[in-house]
Amino acid sequence: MLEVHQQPWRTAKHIAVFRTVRTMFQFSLLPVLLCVVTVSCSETKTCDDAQKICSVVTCGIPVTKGTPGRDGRDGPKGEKGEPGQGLRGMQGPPGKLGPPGNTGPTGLQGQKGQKGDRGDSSVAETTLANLEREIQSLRSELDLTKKVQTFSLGKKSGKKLYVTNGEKMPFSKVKAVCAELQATVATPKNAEENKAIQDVVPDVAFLGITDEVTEGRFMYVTGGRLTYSNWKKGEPNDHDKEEDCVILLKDGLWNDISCSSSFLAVCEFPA
Ligand code: FUC
Ligand code: CA
Ligand code: CA
Repeated sequence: MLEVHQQPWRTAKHIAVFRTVRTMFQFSLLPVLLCVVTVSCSETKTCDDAQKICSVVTCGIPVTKGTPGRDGRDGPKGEKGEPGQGLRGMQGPPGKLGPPGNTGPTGLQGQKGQKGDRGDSSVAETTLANLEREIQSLRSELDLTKKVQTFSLGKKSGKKLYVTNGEKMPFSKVKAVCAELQATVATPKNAEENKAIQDVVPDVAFLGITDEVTEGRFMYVTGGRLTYSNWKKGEPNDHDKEEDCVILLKDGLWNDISCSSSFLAVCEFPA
């Protein structure tokens, strides 16, 4: 026999009637009341089924059918059902790569390496000895070259060396040529030097003297005012107001001339 709570066809109305009967039982009203239990069996169930519900009620004198009671309240919500049995969708693609993890702790110290090859100091010593021999040879060769050059150019001990390449060029070019040789433009500081320059050049040559900075104030291109001069009579005259350079004439006298004119280049090497 089915229990009341197991009957799936039970309606709210049935539940209400059952509750009423139960209450009457609980308060011992049954002896004094001739209970009339009416059950509406409007559904497919028969009144016999309804009688089963009220099997604990003894009905006495039949009375007229009363009006149906009000619908009972909704019962409590049932438990969540089992997952459906429908087809599962296909598995989606893998998710994006997650961020890199934190740096791990420092690893253990590695094993000690094998002992290296034995150093060969004799190799370095041999190389050094060869280099020293080569330096000695170069030094000797340079000394000899200097002697030949001095002899060739007539260089006197303790005196400046003046050298010309025999080319004529503007003053700016003369300065560049001498600078390339780590030398300066020939600049006589006395009559002897003036004569020495005169002796190495076959023609008119530029001297390292100008009044380019301040007109009329001649200076050495290496810096400083003149301490010696050998101007020709009437010079310097800044002819046409464009003569700021100085040339050594064949007779050893000086004339101021345009720096853009071309004359022999003579370079001066220290004593
Ligand atoms: C004299 C010199 C000038 C130029 C001119 C032809 O006037 O002072 O420098 O050489 O001659
Ligand atoms: Ca001038
Ligand atoms: Ca002049």
